[in-house]
Amino acid sequence: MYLKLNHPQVASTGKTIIGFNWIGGRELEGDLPSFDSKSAVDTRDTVGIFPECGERDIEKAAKAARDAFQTWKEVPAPVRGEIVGRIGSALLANKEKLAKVITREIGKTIREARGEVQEAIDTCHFFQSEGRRLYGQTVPSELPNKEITTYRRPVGVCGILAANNFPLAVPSWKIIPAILCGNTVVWKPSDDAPTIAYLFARCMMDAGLPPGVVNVVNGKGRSGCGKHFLAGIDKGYYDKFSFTGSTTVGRMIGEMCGRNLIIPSLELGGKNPMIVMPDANLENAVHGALFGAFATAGQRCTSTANIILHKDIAAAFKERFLQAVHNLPIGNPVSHPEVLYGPMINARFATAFEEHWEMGKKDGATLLTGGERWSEANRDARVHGEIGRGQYMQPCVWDNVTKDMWLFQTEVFGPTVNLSTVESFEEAMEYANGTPYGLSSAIYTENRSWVDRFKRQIKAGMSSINNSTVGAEAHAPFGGNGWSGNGTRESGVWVLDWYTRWHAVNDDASGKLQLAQIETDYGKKTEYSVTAWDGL
Ligand code: UN1
Repeated sequence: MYLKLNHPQVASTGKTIIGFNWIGGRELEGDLPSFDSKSAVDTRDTVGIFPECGERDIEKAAKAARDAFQTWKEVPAPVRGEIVGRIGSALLANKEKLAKVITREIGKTIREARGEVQEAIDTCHFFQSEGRRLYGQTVPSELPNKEITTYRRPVGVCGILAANNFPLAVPSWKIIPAILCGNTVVWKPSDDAPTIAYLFARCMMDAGLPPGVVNVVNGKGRSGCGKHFLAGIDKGYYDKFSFTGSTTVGRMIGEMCGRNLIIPSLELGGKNPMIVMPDANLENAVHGALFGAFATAGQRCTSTANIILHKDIAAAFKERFLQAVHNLPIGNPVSHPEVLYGPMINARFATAFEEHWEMGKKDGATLLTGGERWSEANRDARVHGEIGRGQYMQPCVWDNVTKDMWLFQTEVFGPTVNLSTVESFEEAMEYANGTPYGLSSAIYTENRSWVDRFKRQIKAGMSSINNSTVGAEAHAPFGGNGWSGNGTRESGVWVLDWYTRWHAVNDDASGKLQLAQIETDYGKKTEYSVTAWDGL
């Protein structure tokens, strides 16, 4: 790892890290010229410089992972757990430094960046002890002198690809359980956040992870390294693939994995509803809506998208919510840690966000606030610090949004939220279940009956009662239904099912061939006198 002086104007934010691929335990250059990871906050700040991988680099990494699998799978699970625990300790020891790099690289606030590092630490420490469990079962046999036992076996080499919005926490949800279970990994980090990925790899080196267990290949997305990385599915490089990102790319990966008989883990988009009922604590609901919709500049798959208001409190909620939006501190998260959100992660996201303004207008929805980029010309008292060198967007609130509108149905990454007014609980549920997605959801109410019906009727994989759609804890099952995924889950014990395969062992001590079903002796039926049922 090398450090280089940064641009003088941003030198105080930190140095430029010259990073490498990590293949077979060695830090290597790629086949192609390197690329810069520029800060989302200020484009003068080069956070890292990384090699771009070509086809041969991916092949090398896949081979290193395949070779390492032979020995890593034989390491006892509690010992693998110990190493995973040491990765968590390395993250913990460097939490503040890692958080700062996340803020520089992708522009989330330092408070959220610390939370993200903590999520990775929690993941490591959870799976450290899982190495001492990784239980199988003993199953009674139908034949005498015979027993059946089951074991979780590792799957093999795992290809891992995740988005840029949680560049440390989400890869940790995949990599940590994968290696704990005895698999090896080829990981292609987002090209928007290679530096935090590299520092995560450095934590694995500090923890003494053996060579080739995790391999990191850097480069651009579909136009570069990403294309070769995905082509590896058809080349048989991976036995398992895990992806977090858009529904469109998820479908494509699902098709590729399907024809190769690989079960992919797919965590895809969301269009997360939040219902506010008449008896809700409105202050709590407004706080939940603000953080859910605008934190991370609305770039979470769990971000609140459709706020569904019961008609009795619609006006009161709107008034409070808009007032809060008009007081929201926004701006440069490096110089002003108190802002709720900073810039968008990259120019592509910003352009897609701008396009959504047009779609909303075509829908005929009412734009209550927002609809422009922040600039020196239109900035107001809410905006803090230098915003000229990043993609900073006004918070956007749409009203009178109905279920049939593009705005209601389509995932939009960015600081925007829709308000819909409904007549009843039943209509609120129709709205909440009215998109093809089913990731997260929330309801604000004190009524136990509505809570009970919401829990049973909502089609999302995750729900909050009187809390926002974001903020899932690191050891609860994470994932969605419908267009939000393929039913796999990450985190906690549930993820183990996707990184292991069950192995059933029949152990016969009878000394002869016993045939199940055919020779099973269910015992002679004991005969008694006939019960006089007919006479009763
Ligand atoms: C994501 O946006 O892909 O529940 C992950 C949350 C975070 C994770 C979000 N703990 O909002």
